Amino acid sequence: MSFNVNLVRKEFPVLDQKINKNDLVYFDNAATTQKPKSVINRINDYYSFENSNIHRGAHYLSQKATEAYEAARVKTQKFLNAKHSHEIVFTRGTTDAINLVASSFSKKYLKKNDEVIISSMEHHSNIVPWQIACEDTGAKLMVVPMNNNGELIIEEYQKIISEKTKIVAITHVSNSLGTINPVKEIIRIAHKNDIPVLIDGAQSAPHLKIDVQDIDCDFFCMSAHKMYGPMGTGVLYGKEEWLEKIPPYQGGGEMIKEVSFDKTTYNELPYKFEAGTPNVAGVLGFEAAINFIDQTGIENIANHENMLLDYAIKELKNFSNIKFIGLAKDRASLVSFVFDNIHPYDVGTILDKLGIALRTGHHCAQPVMDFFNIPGTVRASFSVYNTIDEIDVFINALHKTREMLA
Ligand code: 7TS
Repeated sequence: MSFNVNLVRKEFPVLDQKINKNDLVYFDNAATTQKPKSVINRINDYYSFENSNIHRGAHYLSQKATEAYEAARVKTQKFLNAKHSHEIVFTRGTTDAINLVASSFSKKYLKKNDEVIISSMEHHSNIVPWQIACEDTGAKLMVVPMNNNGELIIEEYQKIISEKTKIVAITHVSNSLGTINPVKEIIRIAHKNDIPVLIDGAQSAPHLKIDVQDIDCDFFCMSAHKMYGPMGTGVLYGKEEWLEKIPPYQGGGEMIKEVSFDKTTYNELPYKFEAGTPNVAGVLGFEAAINFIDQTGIENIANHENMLLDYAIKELKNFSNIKFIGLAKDRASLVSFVFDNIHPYDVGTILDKLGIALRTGHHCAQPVMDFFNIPGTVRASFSVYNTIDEIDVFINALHKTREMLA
């Protein structure tokens, strides 16, 4: 498949605009990616021609919407290489998916003095739900440390895992450091001890080929909006065995088989976890986003982003007063850094005036900032539609910023 970034850019209408009289340079892709026309059109078409509630109406539009929604589930199953389509639960996003597992799993499997293992580089979404579960049950949160390059110390898993450990939750790619964690190895260690593993795939699914059967995770969470899809839609993949075992998360319509005031029985998978009217338009938009990724080729996306990342790092190294935060050997498409003498917020403000959108701050990973003893970083995160020219604009803007503020 040939790859032409100029053709790709034409698919993203939002990129073609000026911000503060400068061409927009959008480097905030780890927060959310832009959407191609095919995704925007799919959502528009659904509401223009197909809108109807699913799984309940006997009429034509309802059946059509139900078929489209279930076809999107099968598409997502293939995208993740899940064994069954009923292992795909649609959620509001990664945060929602992790909360679902933390809440449902802990109700049945966590008790006082049990332990949950997370890592030192988690997004708050993969910390706080587990803290809540621990507070509710009296279990303890254990944290696997990292080294100064922002790489997890894998041997620590061997030391921390014990008969008290009930679940391991780990991010596949760190949103603040860019580190790609060796999840297959971590899962192997956990499974040797019969412990299930949840992978936070919010930052990996947009950049890496994901095969849930190959990595053998028990749960995998992702957000459509970080993968060219709409906001408010995400996925929880769970192995059938685990989704069967854990109790429902929310109660309501759709997740039930029979309801009486004495007793309610629950629906089969995946509906047991999809209470209420789902975000049908979001799911169909997500299906269009998967089609976009498939048509572009995840390898082409990864190669292009890696090329941009290597170029950005090479150029940033020319600044004498930059410190990189996150120097892992295995990295995905973002670079985080601080200037010795300039606050990240000030950098972000000036770059914004120059039309460059990126994120400064703690990136919802405050423990990572505490580890490096910094208030936050400047983070440039790249996507399939970014270009070398945009990185040159960014580097020139950083020179200007330094002249103005240093
Ligand atoms: N996990 C990771 C690793 C993330 O990067 C994020 C969002 C989430 C979970 C939560 O995803 P959500 O879609 O449910 O919000 N990360 C970021 C970010 O880096 N900048 O803005 C959001």
